[in-house]
Amino acid sequence: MSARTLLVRPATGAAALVAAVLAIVVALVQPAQAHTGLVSSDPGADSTLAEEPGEVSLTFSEEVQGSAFVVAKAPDGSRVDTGAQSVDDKTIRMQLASAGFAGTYLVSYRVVGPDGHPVEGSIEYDVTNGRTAPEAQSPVVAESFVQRHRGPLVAGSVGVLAVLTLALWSRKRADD
Ligand SMILES: [Cu+2]
Repeated sequence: MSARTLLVRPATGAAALVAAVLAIVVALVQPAQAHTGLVSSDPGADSTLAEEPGEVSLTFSEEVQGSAFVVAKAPDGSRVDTGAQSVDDKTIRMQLASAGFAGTYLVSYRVVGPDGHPVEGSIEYDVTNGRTAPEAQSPVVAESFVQRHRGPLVAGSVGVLAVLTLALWSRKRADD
């Protein structure tokens, strides 16, 4: 009875600690994304086009520093960004290849603003003319900072739990 109560309480405490750590990480990440932001795009976010565009342009609130990272994916998950990219002040242009599919296209970007902070996000647009795309291999979703760092965060949480469990276990042995 006593051993069981001992095990349950620190586990709840550890979960609260993990939640607190995650909340801090999220709070630290949010302001960095608020500095430079996407103002407009062509095609516009969530717009519907008859034909595939030959180019996508992304305009930000501040001057884009250095090179930008832009990936465009067709409804089947294949890449349509060509690598032919130009950055002019606040606007990035990426030439697109034609995939020939109707459906939802996703453009993900990662740029660096004047304050040196990376900014990332994505837009989607629909194309009505084209073949029906086969199922994408995996959901086409832009990864957030937390998603990209989920591995280390989970490892850290597991580590915290392991240390607490071990501490509890040694205390219990010392009692015996
Ligand atoms: Cu910033």
